[in-house]
Amino acid sequence: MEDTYQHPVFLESPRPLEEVRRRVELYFCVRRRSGGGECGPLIAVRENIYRIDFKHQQDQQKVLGKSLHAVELEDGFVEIRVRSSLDSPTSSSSRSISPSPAENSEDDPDEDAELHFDDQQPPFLEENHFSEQELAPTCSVVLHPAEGGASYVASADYSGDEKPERGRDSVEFCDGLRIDDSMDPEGNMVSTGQEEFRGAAAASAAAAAAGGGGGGRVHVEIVQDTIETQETNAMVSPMVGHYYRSTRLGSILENIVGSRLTEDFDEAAGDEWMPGDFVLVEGLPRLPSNAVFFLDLIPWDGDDDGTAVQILRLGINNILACCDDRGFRSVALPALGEGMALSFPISLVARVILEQIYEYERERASSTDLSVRIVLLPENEEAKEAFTSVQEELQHKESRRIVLLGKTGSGKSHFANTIFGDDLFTTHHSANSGTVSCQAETKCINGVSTTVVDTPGFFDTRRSEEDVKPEIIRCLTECSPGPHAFLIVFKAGKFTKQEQEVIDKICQFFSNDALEHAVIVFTHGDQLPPQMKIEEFIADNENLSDLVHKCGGRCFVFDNKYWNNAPPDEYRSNQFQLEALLTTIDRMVAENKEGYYTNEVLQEVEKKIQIYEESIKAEAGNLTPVEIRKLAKAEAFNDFLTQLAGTATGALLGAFFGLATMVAMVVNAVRNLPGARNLLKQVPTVAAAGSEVALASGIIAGVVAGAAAITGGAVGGIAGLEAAKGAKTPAEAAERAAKAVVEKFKMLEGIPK
Ligand SMILES: Nc1nc2c(ncn2[C@@H]2O[C@H](COP(=O)(O)OP(=O)(O)OP(=O)(O)O)[C@@H](O)[C@H]2O)c(=O)[nH]1
Ligand SMILES: [Mg+2]
Repeated sequence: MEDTYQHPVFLESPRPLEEVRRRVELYFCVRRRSGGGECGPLIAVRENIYRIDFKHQQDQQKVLGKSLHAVELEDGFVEIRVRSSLDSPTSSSSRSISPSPAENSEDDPDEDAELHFDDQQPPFLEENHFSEQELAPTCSVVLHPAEGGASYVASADYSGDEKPERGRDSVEFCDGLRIDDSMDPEGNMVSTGQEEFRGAAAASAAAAAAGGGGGGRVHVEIVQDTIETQETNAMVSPMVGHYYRSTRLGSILENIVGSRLTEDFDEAAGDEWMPGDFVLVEGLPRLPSNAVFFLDLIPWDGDDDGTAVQILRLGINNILACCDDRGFRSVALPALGEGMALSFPISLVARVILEQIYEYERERASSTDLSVRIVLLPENEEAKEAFTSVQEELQHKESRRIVLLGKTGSGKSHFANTIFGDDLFTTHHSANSGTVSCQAETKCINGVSTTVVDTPGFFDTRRSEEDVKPEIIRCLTECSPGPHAFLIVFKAGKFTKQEQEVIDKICQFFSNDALEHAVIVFTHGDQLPPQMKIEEFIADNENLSDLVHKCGGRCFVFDNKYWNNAPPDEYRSNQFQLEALLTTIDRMVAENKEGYYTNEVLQEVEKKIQIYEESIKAEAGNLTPVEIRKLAKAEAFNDFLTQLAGTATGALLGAFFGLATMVAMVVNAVRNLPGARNLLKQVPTVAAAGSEVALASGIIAGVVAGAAAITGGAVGGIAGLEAAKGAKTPAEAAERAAKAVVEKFKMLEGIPK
C-alpha cells in the first residue's frame, strides 16, 4: 500500500515528548492550532528529536511556516522548533527581520515574514501593562499578509513577584499585540484573542486558501461553561432598553471590567438606537474576548413568531454579519433571551438561535470559517437538552453525505471538484495514475453542509486487496452513519468491457436498499453526439438501462472540462445538471424513511466514532466539534483496520452496500470473538448459500481474522486467504479458508487441536 503520509517535519524539543505524544499529535493535526492537518504518529528520531509526517504538502509547509510552535501541555507550554530536514538548522520559510516590518512587506508583500523584537520594544508593548523588565527579550511575530492575519511565538518570562503561569503569559502578551493595528503595513488587522490568536484567524484563512478546511462554513458548538471566560474573538451580552446592566451577564461583565465599561459603552453607543441593534465595545480589560456585542432585545410577548422573536433573529443576523465584516473568526453567545429580563422559553430560544445561525450560513458570502460557540450555564441541563435536540433536528435536515464510486479514470475526482466548484480534491491528469486513498471534503452548497467522499476504484480488479481494503474502511468512517447518496460514475461515449464489468459488480454487491440511494452520473459529456441526451445513450445498452432502471431512472451528465464557464447550451451545462442532481438527491432523501442509507455495519462504525468523540472531548478541551469528529474518525478507522485485517475486499463491499449475510458476518467480526466462533460452525451453510458464496470465501477468512486480530494479529485472515487461493470452486475456497483459520485461531487461543 502506498505510504499516504509522506511530507515530514522534524521537531526539536527541549524535553522528551513520548509521554505527551498524543497532545503533540493533536496539536499538529489541528489546522487551527498549528497550521497542520492529517498526519501520522510522532516518531522518535534521536534524543529529543522527532518526526511527524503529513498527508498533504500544504499542511507540512504551513507548519514549517512558523519555526517555533508553542504546544500546550497539562503543565504549561513546550516550545518546539520545526525544520524541514535533519540537516537544516531552522525552517526554510521563516526569516528574521529587525526592526521594521514595513521594509519587508514592500519587498515581498505576499510572503510570510517573521519579525523578531529582540532589541527594540514596539510602542504597543510600552502602552500595555507589562513593563520592559517583565518581558524577556525574545519574542517574535509571524505575519501572514496574504491571509490577513498573524501568529506569534513568545518566550516571555516574568521577573515580577506575581509570576503567572506560562499559558497565561501568552494570553496577556497577545492582548498587548492586539492593541496595535498598525502592525501590518498592508493595513490588515492583526488577529486577536488568546487561544484563537494562536492560529484561528491565520489558520482558518490558510485553510480556506489551501482548500483544506471546508470554505465558508459556520461551525456551531454548544458548551456548558461561563461565557465571560471564553477565549473567542467576540462575545455577546443581551440588554433591554439600551441599558447594558439590565441582564445578569451585563452585571457580571461590569464586575469584571469595572468603570471602564460604562465609559467605553457610552463612547461606542450612538444617540439613536432600535431594538435589534448592538453596541460593539472593543478592548475591554480583563476579558478574554477582545470585543463585546451588547445586543438590544425586547422581552418575550408570548408569540413564537412575534416582534420579540423577530428582533432576536435580526440581532443575531446583525452580529454574525459584523463578525464577518470585522474578520472575527469566533464568537460566543449565551442563551439569548432566556432569563428574568427577557423571559423567552428556553425551547424557543434554542430554536430561534440555531435556525438563525444556519439561515445566516446559507446566505453568507464569506469563504472563511466562523465558529459560533453557544455557552450555557453548567447547571442548566434543560437548556443543554433544548439546544442539543434542536441542533440534531436541524443538522439532520441540513446535511448531505455523498459517496462517489466508479471505475478508475471515470472522472470521479474531477467531478468532486465540479460539485464544489472548487479544486478541493486531488486530481490527476491521466486516466491511469489516479486516486489511491479516499478523500472527504465538506462545504456548504445552497445552505446545506455537503460532504463528498471521493474513492479510488473499488471495483478495479487490478488493485490489490491490501490497497483497496483500508480505503473501503476509510470510506465507511468518512460517510458514517451512512451516505445520503451513492453516485456511480461512468464515462459517457465509451462503453467497453471494463464498464460492463463495473455494472456486473454493482449488481452483485448492491442491495436493493443501497440502490434506492444510488444515482448514475456520466462525465465526459462532450463525447455525447450533438443533440443527444444521456437517456438516449443509455437506451443503446441493455445492461446499462437495467442498472439505471434499478436506480429509479436517476441519471445525469456532466463534462468536468468543457461545460463550466461557457456551456454550449442549457442541457450541456454543469451548473444546470448540478442543480438537477442536488434536487434529485434531496427528493430521494425526503422519500426514504431514514433520509440516508445505513445498515448495521455503518451503525457499528458510528457507535465507535461517538465513543471516541466523547473521550477526545474529555481529553482535548478546546477543540471544535468538527475537529473532534475528524480525530474520532481517524481513531475508529485504525480500530476497524486491525479488526478487519483479514476480511476480503468483496466481503467488505458487500457489507457496505447491504448484502445481509455480509453485514451480519462483518458485524460479528467487529463485535466479538464468540460471534466469530459461531460463524465457523456455519461454514457449510454459508458455502451452500449460492450466489453469495464467491464473496463468502473471503468473508469467512475475514471474520475469523477479525477474531484473530483481537487475540494477537491478522495472521488468521492471511492464512485463510492463502489457503483459499488454490481452491477450484467457491465452496471449496470457503471450506479451505475456514479450516486454515480454525487451526490458526486454536493456536492463538491455546486450544488443543
Ligand atoms: N474531457 C473530459 N475529461 C475528463 C472529465 N473528467 C475527467 N476527465 C479526465 O479524465 C482523467 C481521469 O479523471 P479523474 O477525475 O482522475 O478520474 P477518477 O475517476 O478520479 O480516477 P481514479 O482516481 O483513478 O479512480 C483525467 O485525465 C481528467 O482530466 C470530463 O468530464 N471531460
Ligand atoms: Mg480519483
